[in-house]
Amino acid sequence: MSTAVVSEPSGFTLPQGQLNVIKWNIYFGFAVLAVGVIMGLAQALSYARVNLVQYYPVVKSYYQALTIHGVFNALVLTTAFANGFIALTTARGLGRKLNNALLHAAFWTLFIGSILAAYAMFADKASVLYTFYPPLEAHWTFYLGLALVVVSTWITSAAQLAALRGWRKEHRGERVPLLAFMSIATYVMWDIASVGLAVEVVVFLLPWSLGLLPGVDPMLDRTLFWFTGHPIVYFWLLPVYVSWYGLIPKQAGGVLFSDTVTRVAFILFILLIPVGFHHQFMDPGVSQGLKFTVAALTFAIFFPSLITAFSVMYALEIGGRRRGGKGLVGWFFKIPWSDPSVAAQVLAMIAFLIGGISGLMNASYTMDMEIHNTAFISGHFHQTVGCAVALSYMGIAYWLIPYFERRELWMPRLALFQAFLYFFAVMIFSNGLEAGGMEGMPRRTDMVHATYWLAAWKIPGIMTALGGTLMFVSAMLFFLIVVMTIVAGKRAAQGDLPFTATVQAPPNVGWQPRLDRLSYWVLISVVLVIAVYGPFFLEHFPPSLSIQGLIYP
Ligand code: HAS
Ligand code: CU
Repeated sequence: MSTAVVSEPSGFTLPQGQLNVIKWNIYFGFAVLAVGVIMGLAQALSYARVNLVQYYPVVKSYYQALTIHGVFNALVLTTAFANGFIALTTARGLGRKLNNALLHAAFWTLFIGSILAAYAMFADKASVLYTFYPPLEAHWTFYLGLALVVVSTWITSAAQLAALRGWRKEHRGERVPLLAFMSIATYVMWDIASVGLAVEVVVFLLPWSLGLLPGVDPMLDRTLFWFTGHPIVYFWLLPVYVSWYGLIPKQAGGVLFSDTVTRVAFILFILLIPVGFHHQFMDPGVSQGLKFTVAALTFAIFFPSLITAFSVMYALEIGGRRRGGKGLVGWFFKIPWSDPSVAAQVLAMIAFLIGGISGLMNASYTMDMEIHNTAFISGHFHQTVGCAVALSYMGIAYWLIPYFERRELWMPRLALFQAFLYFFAVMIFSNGLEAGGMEGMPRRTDMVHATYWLAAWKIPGIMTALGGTLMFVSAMLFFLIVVMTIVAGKRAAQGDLPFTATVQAPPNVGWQPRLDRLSYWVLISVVLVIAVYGPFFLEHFPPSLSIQGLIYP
């Protein structure tokens, strides 16, 4: 027996006005990505000591380009995509539209915030990288812009919660449809997680950059940053998980095995927010006890991802077997590999298996002593956010853009080639970075002008440059396919989201309906946050704002 994940998947179409604002979020995200990847090409080539950035108009330095790359790709693209895509999956999951004014307000807040930050970066007033560690100091427009980007997510979350409330009033005693549950849980997690960044920027960095505060407390600000900076990776990942659990099984001809296990995985991400200190294993101002506690908690975050690995793999296996796959691995080859949307996302999953292993290495304290601040870390996060997430966005775009435009995908075989090229390119690229990182090859360093160089970095550096170039070519193919689909794709009827069914409907008795009570999980999460972060913040209160800013260049 199969039960649909949503109550009435076919009975509701979103009004065009709402679809448009959702669409503009996604298109804005991809436009920003296009600029980001142009910067990325120069960074990859710099590891082979090729100085490409000197030919770029406007951009003056490696560090300026790297800031644009990180802010555009990791902060703006991801937020724009999540605001749009998760609004869509919430609305379609609940079978009701979200508040239009809120969705428009979210889009414009994001847009204006991104423009402000872009102004600061392109005017060379904010070469502070995407982590903007003080005392590196940026122009106030950079901080204000990023604050607005965060505010746009809160507005999106408010729109989702309002819709959930309306839905609950009309569906008393019913389970929240799974697609909507996953979507809303993603933003509830982020609402808690984003507080650190908001406090850092609004209370400290923005007033400081305007001359209203005498200095900064770098240790406190780094900690506020990583409080958000760790769970921000879930904010990038979970919209993709929504697709992997809620849509891909259907696209692959399978069903999702367990509704309950899926909800538990998302709840675990809400609970395991306070592990940001694993980015500060090498910070002298954090106690060993705290580092040990957080190292243990970090290993706990493997569980929701392992749950995902097994659940999604099983859903794909069901699809593969239904399509005639036999034996232990035969199903794998029967996944619809010729569908670029499916192929891109399954390749993204495989990249995440590897990225997850490199995450385990980072999380191991003594290993991190070896690789912290080396290119190994960049290798890890290009497997995760740069491939598992980015390639999934591309795969999603391959059905989403035809859905928005009521057109067919332009040249699906080229799209398939693009996905495979991107996957193999990231594998070469991240392998280069990781191999170099093990030999001490640094990250965030202008290698073209560095006065030191080890022979052991040569081959890894060339692999990085080669892989990065292929990633760039593949990304350009992606943009070509997107633009051509919009302007020249064959006209088609209005489609719908590929809703996955679950093997069984979620039970309405016993303890399981409580899984939907997000307020319980928020409460436990806040208690955990206070337990882990409370003593540190108390110790740093009142903050000593004595360190003066450094402005690069
Ligand atoms: Fe990380 C640093 C630890 C996951 C991103 N990480 C970073 C940075 C970024 C980042 C951007 O402990 C650099 C920040 C900076 O600029 O300094 N990370 C982890 C751990 C995980 C992890 C333990 N990271 C991510 C994800 C990211 C991301 C996800 C983005 C989206 N990371 C660290 C640590 C550092 C760090 C330290 C600091 C290092 C330092 O020194 O600075 C885990 O959550 C990973 C769990 C994942 C898995 C994989 C599950 C696999 C799945 C796919 C299933 C496949 C299927 C395919 C179904 C256990 C779900 C089927 C097909 C077949 C093969 C049959
Ligand atoms: Cu982390």
